[in-house]
Amino acid sequence: GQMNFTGDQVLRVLAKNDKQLSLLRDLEGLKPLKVDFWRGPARPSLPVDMRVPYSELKDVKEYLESHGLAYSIMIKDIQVLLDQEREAMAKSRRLERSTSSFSYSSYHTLEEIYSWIDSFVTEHANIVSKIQIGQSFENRSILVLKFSTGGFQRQAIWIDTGIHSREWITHATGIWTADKIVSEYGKDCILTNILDTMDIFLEIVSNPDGFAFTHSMNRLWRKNKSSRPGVACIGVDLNRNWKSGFGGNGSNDNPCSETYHGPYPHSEPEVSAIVKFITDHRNIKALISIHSYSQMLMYPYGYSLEPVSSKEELCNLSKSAAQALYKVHGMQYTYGSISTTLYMASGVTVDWAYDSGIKYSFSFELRDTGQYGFLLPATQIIPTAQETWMAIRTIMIHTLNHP
Ligand code: VAL
Repeated sequence: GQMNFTGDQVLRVLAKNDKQLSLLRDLEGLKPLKVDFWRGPARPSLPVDMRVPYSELKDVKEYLESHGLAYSIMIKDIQVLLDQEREAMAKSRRLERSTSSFSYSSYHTLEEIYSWIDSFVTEHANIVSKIQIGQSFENRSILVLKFSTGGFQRQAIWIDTGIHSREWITHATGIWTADKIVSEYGKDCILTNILDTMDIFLEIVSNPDGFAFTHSMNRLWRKNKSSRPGVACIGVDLNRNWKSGFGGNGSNDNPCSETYHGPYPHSEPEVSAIVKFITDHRNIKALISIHSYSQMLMYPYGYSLEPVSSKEELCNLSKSAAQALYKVHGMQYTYGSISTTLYMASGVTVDWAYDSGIKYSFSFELRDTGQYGFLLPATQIIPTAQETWMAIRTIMIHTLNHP
């Protein structure tokens, strides 16, 4: 059954300087399987959030105190939030059964999402189709929705959600977005223009094995589920497995690490399926890779502090997108390159995309800023999706206007 997180806490530490930051990094080395960074050590001004199991709390708090690291408790008992989440899912499932309608304001299992995809494609066959681009390590289908009004190999926008399986708000946002695209076509003249010229590809469950595992066993699983002979730990971080900057700073060669980059670039079927699809397509103009949490909109590079050649344009576009997002519910997003806004991270999706010629490559970190972290209540799905849509739409219009 499900792993229990009773008494586990999420602690927030604000490091005052680089020395304190490296003390936090050391903690990962001291307790590799114990301390789970939800927001990793980055810069002194950015908070570090870490989940600490109940059994390690005393030790970790002592470590922090003895090094003069101030912390606060963001989540007092993770299991309480998990119980509430399960209860909300069960309740909405009952309602969905009795009304035979899909609830966009609830979280769903993989089976529910895949069966929703089938009925969605059937109901909107004029504009949406389903493409299987590969199979996961555990042989699940990797599915992409294609939104198209015709043409052949049109310029296209790629959007992926759920590369990290515990980031449930991203899958839920992807589902809502799919529905938004079909319902706005012919109504919203900007989206109509976009879809009259370009296609949109949307991969909602980019890490199906990890996602299934978050429902069956461990709600807080991040990586995929691949295993290799002679390697004790399971899973590769699918956002460290890409060729651009592979193995560099902000990735880990220890298979037990949450940021393990895998044995070689594109070793993971979930990554190589996307690489093959995008490479074969040859006309993808924008790529948007959606994560949570922290409320950020970022562009390359993650693997380097060097600015990208299109930095100015990407920065201005991020600013407009963040402003459009802000107007919806007043949520503030910071923006900039990954390495300067968040932290160095090598082998990430958007760096590969940019280095492969996709200029408009962006990565979102959706809500929130840490109150719930990965356990964002389902009541925030629709507002999150609504505001994210305005930012995505801004990026899509710009892409359309700059062929
Ligand atoms: N937060 C993401 C990660 O750690 C990115 C965007 C670097 O994989």
